[in-house]
Amino acid sequence: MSVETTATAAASGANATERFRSDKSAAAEVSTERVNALASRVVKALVDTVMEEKVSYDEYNALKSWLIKVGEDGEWPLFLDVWIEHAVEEVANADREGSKGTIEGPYYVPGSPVLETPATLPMRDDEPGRPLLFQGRVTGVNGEPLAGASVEIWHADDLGFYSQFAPDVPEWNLRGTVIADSEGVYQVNTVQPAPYQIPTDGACGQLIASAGWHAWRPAHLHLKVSAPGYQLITTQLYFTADEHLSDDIASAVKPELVLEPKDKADGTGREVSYDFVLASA
Ligand code: MBD
Ligand code: FE
Repeated sequence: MSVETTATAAASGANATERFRSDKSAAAEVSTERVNALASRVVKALVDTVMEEKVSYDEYNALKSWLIKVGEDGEWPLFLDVWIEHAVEEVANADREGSKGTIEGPYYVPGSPVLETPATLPMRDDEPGRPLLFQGRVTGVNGEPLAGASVEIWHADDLGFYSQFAPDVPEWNLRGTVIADSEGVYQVNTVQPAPYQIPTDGACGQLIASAGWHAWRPAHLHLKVSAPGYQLITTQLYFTADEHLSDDIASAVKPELVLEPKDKADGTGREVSYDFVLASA
């Protein structure tokens, strides 16, 4: 196991927890009525499980140890985004027109370097992985081009590591905010991301191993696409023939989000087009 691999669970969990605290936790205001309704239901679901499954003290104590460990490992963001966020996203975007969204996950960092199209994401001189040209157009639902639309991209490297969450990866590696041209066209050069295994050495990994599940997500690009006057889309794009398209641990694959890259004519890697359609705000 490489140093990078062994360092992942604790370091990425702590970083994801800090990220969430600084970006999102202040915005969370929920009314007494909703807390009452939701917390009552969640507690009842747990109590029903205990009664129906006749949960033992050993099992109850295993749960208690595990919950303590989730916090110690900083893995609440990972746990919630892997097993719960897909449902929240489905509810939030059920009636939205335009391109499909999916979950954000725990590894988004706002403020990535702004790049004019045609762009190349920040990467190391010897960045491993097959080159990928990712391009397309951003329009509204009536086909109007969205000049200057923002296409924010972040993804794991060829080893499955995200910058700012794994050690020894440059700060903004494989993260960028690409500004589309006057026709809404964007072009970005990057490398093919690898399938991603969520950290196996933390609390989430322990749950996965104990339950006999697997820890894989299909390879994916994360995106946030936006333009003034339109609704921002948070989404991911996947790659055809990935063995984990049908069993993503995070349940975040949708058929509309699978890319089929082709070899470039000049032999320098692969290319693929994807057009984003944004709903009006
Ligand atoms: C990821 O890269 C990811 O996208 C999600 C949803 C969860 C864990 C790691
Ligand atoms: Fe991801």
